[in-house]
Amino acid sequence: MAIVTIIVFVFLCVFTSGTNGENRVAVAHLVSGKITGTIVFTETSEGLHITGTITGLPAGRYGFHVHALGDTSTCDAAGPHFDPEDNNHGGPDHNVRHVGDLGNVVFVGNQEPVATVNFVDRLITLRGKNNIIGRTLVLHEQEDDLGLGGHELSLTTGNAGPRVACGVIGIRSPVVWNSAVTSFPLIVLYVLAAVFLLFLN
Ligand SMILES: [Cu+2]
Ligand SMILES: [Zn+2]
Repeated sequence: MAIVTIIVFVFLCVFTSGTNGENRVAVAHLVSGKITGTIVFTETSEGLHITGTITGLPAGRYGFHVHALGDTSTCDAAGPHFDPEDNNHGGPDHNVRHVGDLGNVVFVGNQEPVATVNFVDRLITLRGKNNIIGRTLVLHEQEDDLGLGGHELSLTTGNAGPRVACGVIGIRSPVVWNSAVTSFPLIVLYVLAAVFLLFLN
């Protein structure tokens, strides 16, 4: 009987933790003048998968970052690069970088160039310390030198120039992100279930 109890309890824990571990999805819209873009952030086991397209700039490379604040009254109001560790600026693959350093997006094409965004980042998240929800995605007028340009701004902004479009990163789905609320009651549920099953014996 004790074996059955343990099996039932483990099954309950696995099942309920599975329903609690949803893959969160966030979205940011970049709209400014001729620039239009929608960028989606999806949780995966490898990191946050970032996808979308942007139009409205000439072919080229443009700095692409998560900035610290969610104020888009102007794009400058979004503050500096999201940098909870107080690091120097870098590229997305560098060991030293701001959490918000996503490198560049690349516009290609002659008539109406399009930037197709499709990569996984290992640092930004939709929960915990590096959560980007409520912060701002910013597109710049120039290429981000990834901290390697030797310019006085290379190690703070990548010398990516003015901010040409920005959008707050918001919750897309599931509609309710309730892990923070349910994690405590789930633990209580586990304990109650364990006690109940032990009494059944
Ligand atoms: Cu930026
Ligand atoms: Zn940076």
